[in-house]
Amino acid sequence: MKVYFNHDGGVDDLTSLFLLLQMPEVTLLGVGVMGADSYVEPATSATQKIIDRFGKGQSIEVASSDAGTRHPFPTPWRLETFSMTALPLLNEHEPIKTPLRSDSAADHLRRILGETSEPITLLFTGPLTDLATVIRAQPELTNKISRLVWMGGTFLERGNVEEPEADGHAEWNAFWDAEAVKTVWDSNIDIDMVGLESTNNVPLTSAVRRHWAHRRQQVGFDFLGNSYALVPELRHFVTNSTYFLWDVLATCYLTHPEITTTKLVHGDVVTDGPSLGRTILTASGRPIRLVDTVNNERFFDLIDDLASAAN
Ligand code: AGV
Ligand code: CA
Repeated sequence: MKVYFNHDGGVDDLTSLFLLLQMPEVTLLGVGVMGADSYVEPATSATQKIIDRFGKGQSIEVASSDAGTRHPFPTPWRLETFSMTALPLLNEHEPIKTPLRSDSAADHLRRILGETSEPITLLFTGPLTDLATVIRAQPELTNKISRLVWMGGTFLERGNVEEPEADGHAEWNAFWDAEAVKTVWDSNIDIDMVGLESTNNVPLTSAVRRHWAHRRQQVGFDFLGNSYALVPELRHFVTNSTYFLWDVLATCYLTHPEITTTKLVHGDVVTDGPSLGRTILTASGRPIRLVDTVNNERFFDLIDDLASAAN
């Protein structure tokens, strides 16, 4: 499966990249990095270092996004990416070998789509801004996309944006750039959506942390354990800051949809007012394959298999 990955530099975006590099089914064609749930420079260098360290010698180009927003992620979350790029495990071998392109992530994606003869699978684990930019500039390129797997949105009552001017229905990736969601959903791309419906089933528990700790002699588990040590443990009740394996689930769904159940829905997105970024079900909306449930045990077993493959 030929895959292009666009992420926004959070801890689970970067661990998703690590797992993607261990998947035998996946050929990674390029990575775009947004400074959304991160800052773009450390998120980009962490991306290059993960490819260097865990990419098994493959040469994969990385490009930084120039996208911005009026609705930034909370600063404490964004700072975690500085710690990711500083992990000793990622800084043992210098200098960085993975090439950084001088064009933007959107232009890089345009070039990849323009040149491919075989349609590509897109994995987006942050806002859809760069894809929307490509569609606005060259709508015919959507024919080169076999499908989009997106971590974002939710049709549940409760989203995860707790901000003064938001009513709490939206999910962060959709809230960050609701217009981009609109542009992408108005296109003819096949969309698989991994929203909070399924990701609520994969919280980062202390049992998961302990399991990774026990296997830390293996480098893949050491990397997972250290990465997730950067996000606070909030286990007594779910808050705005409770961590789930959102992006990792979207990544595992790419190659292992059988650990999930899906359903076909029709959806739209709200692009202004207090519900900005809220995704809604409506009969007149565009078709979406929504990941509905996930088998928690099989999900964590799959992560174990992938982490074991790293060396
Ligand atoms: O809304 C989920 C998205 C995912 O792409 N991100 C985190 C994942 O990368 C935003 C987010 C929601 N809650 C968070 C987030 C938290 N507590 N810490 C960091 N990011
Ligand atoms: Ca993300």
